Amino acid sequence: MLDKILIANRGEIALRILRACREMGIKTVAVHSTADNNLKHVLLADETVCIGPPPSVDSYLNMPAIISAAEVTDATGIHPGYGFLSENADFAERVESSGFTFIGPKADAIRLMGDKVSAIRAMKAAGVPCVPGSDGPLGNDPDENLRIARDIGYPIIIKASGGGGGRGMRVVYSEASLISAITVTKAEARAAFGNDVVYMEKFLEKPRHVEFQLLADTHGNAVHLGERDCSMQRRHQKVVEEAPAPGITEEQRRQIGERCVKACLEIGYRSAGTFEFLYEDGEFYFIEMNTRLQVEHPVTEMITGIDIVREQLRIASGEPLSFKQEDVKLHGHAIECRINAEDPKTFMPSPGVITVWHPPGGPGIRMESHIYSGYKVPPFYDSMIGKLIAHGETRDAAFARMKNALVEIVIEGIKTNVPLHQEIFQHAAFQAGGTDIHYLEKRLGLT
Ligand code: MV4
Repeated sequence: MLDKILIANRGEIALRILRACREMGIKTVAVHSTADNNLKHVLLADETVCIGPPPSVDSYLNMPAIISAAEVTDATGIHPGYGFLSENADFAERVESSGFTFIGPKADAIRLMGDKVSAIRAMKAAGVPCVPGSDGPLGNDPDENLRIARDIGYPIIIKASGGGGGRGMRVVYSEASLISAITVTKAEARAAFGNDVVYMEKFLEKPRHVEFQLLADTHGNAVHLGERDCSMQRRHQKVVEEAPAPGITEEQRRQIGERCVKACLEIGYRSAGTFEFLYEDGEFYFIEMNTRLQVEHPVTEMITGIDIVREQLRIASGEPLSFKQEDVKLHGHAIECRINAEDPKTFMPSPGVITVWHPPGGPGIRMESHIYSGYKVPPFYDSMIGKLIAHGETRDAAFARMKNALVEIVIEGIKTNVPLHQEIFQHAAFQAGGTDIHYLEKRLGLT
């Protein structure tokens, strides 16, 4: 088993990883910027190393500083968390070539999935259903591109192969604007990603975002942990996530889950991974794979009883998965609210000192947060300061617990999006379940 790991992240996820290590008897090294001396996991870690000034590029994205910190502390593994360097194939490669274990997939798997054209090609080969679209990159022949679009049928979407997560996309509603849209998307992609490869898909107008959680070990075992619905989002930032996804049948779950398992085995995937799908009119369409632990992993943990971070640490230590697919039983329903230090109306960040903190509690409530009374939320990083998760026997029961918790929670000194969550949980359409990816933005536009 890895005996000491370096946590190359901050905030709630760094604390989540530290807690898993503690349970497993693994020593921890916290690396942090000069703005983060007082982060909760830094105060709790066995060892700490300051890796640079506040800007992420100089600290949490500073590969040599992080690898040096692992060297001086004799850490054996590095957990990247999410964001920052978690999906940087070059980092994974440098970690491993420096003699440390990257607690995540191999660099080539990150690279394969980071390139959306190659990801889709691999998924198609494994029998994962994808969006109807161009077979690979678009060429430079306008007539050929017009033909491809006509065959797919408008509206279509042009996506950058180097993009993902909502970056480098353009929707085209008719033939008149196709050629210029391709030209502009290519130019933007070249500037943003250094790669002007673009591809085309049918644009789905009212899909839901449903994603499958996978775990794979280094002994040829892969399992799926069912799906999450992450449709409640604004500007590609998820706001509420839940598991299971409302209305998905056991048969669909098994079918899509098995395809994802097959894909993991075919690409030699290891660690935790997420297959993102658009779900519309009862059909799943693969769009991207995330090769990291995700923010919303707790909703899956709550309904499966499986500790995903623990499994990641076991897998990285060369251990087999501690369970088989037939042992995965979904129990009840879980919902997560992302708590952000931001104005609930304008969404502007609201850093500052938390003067009062009363976490919510009671049966089925899980609060994942690093904040404490007197903690100062720095202005340099993502505004998410915690995640509130409610579990219940049914979706309604989980809802009732979440509504209670959103009343109980007290965070003073800074603005938070708790009032927004309180409002969302009063919406009849959300209570009914199955709202699409445009729901929240439309509702916010009206109110
Ligand atoms: C799409 C789509 C509709 N049709 N692809 C946005 C983020 C990236 N992961 C893919 N995205 C989309 N791809 C086709 N063919 C709509 C979106 C999309 C979206 C997807 C998931 C969650 C939120 C979204 C918000 C706007 C657009």
